[in-house]
Amino acid sequence: MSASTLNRVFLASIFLLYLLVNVRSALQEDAIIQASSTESADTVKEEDCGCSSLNREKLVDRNGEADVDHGEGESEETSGPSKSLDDDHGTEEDPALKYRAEANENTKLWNEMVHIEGGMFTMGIDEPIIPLDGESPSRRVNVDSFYADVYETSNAEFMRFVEATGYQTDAEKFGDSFVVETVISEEVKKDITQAVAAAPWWLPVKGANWRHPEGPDSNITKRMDHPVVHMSWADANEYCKWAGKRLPTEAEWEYATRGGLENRLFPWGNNMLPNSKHRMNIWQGKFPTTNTGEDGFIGTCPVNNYKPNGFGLYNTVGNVWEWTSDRWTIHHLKKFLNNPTGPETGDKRVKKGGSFMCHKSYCYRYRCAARSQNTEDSSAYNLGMRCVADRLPEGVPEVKRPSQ
Ligand SMILES: [Ca+2]
Ligand SMILES: [Ca+2]
Repeated sequence: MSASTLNRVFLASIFLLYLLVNVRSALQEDAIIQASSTESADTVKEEDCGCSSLNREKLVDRNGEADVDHGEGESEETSGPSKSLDDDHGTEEDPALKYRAEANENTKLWNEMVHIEGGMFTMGIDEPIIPLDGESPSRRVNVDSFYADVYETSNAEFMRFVEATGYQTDAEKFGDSFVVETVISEEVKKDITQAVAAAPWWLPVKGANWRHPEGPDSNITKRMDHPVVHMSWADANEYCKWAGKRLPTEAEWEYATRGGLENRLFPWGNNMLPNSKHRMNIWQGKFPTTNTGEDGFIGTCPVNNYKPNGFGLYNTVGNVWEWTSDRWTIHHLKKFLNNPTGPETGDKRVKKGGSFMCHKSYCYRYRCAARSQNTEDSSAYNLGMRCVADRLPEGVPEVKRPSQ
């Protein structure tokens, strides 16, 4: 190559670099403008997993799919629903094995509750990590005593409800639900023509529901001890009522999740990896393309995995998002509240805890104070619940909270 050719290549490279930098900053500015112009999550926020934008009325044509920026390190090796199933963790060399619970019985119901002694706590935080979610200000809150499910609602428990009542979930009634692209089989994906406008890695999958989490060619046979997913708020509310329970208020959920510790990021403290050990099921790798499953799981984990918090609750943060009874607002006052129940009106409900799809770079919401929302009929691959009750329902086993 001659010196003049090298010179031209060099100049062309500089020009391309200039263009890339400018286009990128223009896109970032656009994202920030969109995010700050509304409290609605219809537009994806900067650093957002997009799971608050799931709405069947906000879909776009997938033809632009090739333009979606999947970032560096894109890899197909983590794709496929089998990666989220038990089958995928059977080798002794797999370092993730150490995070798995002992063998679980598929038939167990996982409906135990623990008594939560009421009290005062600090809800929210003063220095919000995601201000647009309304995490601040902190306020002193009192909640009365209640019982809380020790686990997220399992597939086994939800199946018991469906078998007793014939209940059809919103995902079944609509005929579809939202699934993240990387776990959908090629066979199913080829017929999907739409994507979520604000988060194109979420696709509406026909036939996806709690029995078929990744689409019609998947099942929950080996996941009866995993949390039920594709739950709309209405589904979660109906299930809890049937079980003699109810959805928690946001204050009850956060009080229970904090487990008796004040002003901590996580239920166990501020260190995400105490003693270099994972305590919850979130996303390691690069969202949304590469999930290394370093915490033991690509998809959901059994509801009794990892250590419980100080009140004996498992997987409050991570694994699946959990619905609350509160309607959504981001406006809070710094004043004392007694058993708050959220706004009187509004068409969205608060969900808490983040999910196995949360990564710090995109969705740092696996914190006690973090929060998000969806409309009442939205359902998704990472959306479930846990119930609470004012009195222990008949036939429900009570477990003692761990000794402090
Ligand atoms: Ca994980
Ligand atoms: Ca959870």
